[in-house]
Amino acid sequence: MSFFTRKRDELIAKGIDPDRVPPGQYVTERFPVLHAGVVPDVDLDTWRFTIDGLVDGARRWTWAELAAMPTQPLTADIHCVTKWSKLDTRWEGVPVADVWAQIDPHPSATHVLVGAYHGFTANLPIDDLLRPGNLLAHTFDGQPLEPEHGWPLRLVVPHLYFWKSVKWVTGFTLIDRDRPGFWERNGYHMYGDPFLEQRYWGS
Ligand SMILES: Nc1nc2c(c(=O)[nH]1)N[C@H]1C(S)=C(S)[C@@H](COP(=O)(O)O)O[C@H]1N2
Ligand SMILES: [Mo]
Repeated sequence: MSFFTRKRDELIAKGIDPDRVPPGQYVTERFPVLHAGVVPDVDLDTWRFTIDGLVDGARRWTWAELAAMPTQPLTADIHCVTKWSKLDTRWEGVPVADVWAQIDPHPSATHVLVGAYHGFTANLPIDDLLRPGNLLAHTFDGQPLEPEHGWPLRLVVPHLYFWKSVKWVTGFTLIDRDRPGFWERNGYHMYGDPFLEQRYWGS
């Protein structure tokens, strides 16, 4: 019996629908930490979240403004391209759609580059960014995000591989075509659907 077949049987035994787990993934209870570079030193007094690019007037939020916005909970399965999945992760934060509602996007905008500390970026189609449920999360499992998981704010876009869920997020730049972000320039797939195993370029 293969590793994945055995794991499938273990999930069924626990009452978990194994079809929630994308092909080639295994389920972990741990929460691994993965990122390029070092955890940034964030000062909430100077922290800003910015939406710019193809938008009528760039919009900027201070931490006090962002943290005062109404929040929503999200329970979601997350899937890392390095093959671990974690089921029923619990987040809380500001719906992406709520910050988006405060800007005036240019009709030519089709994608965003999500930005973060240290120049990290990830690309997303706007429709994927704005899926209902997606969050700018500041809380994980009822606690403030751990620094290594993205404190103070992290994007959560659970329907794509987890590298699109940018930690230490600082804003969105609206663009009129798809452009690769950091990992996408380093071989990761432009879109990254875990159920289609879109892990790397050419897959
Ligand atoms: N800013 C930033 N966000 C990032 C990354 C990164 O290098 N920098 N790595 C991504 C990758 S490849 C993964 S798998 C997830 C890992 O999130 P975790 O460390 O909270 O498990 O963060 C994503 N978000
Ligand atoms: Mo990753």
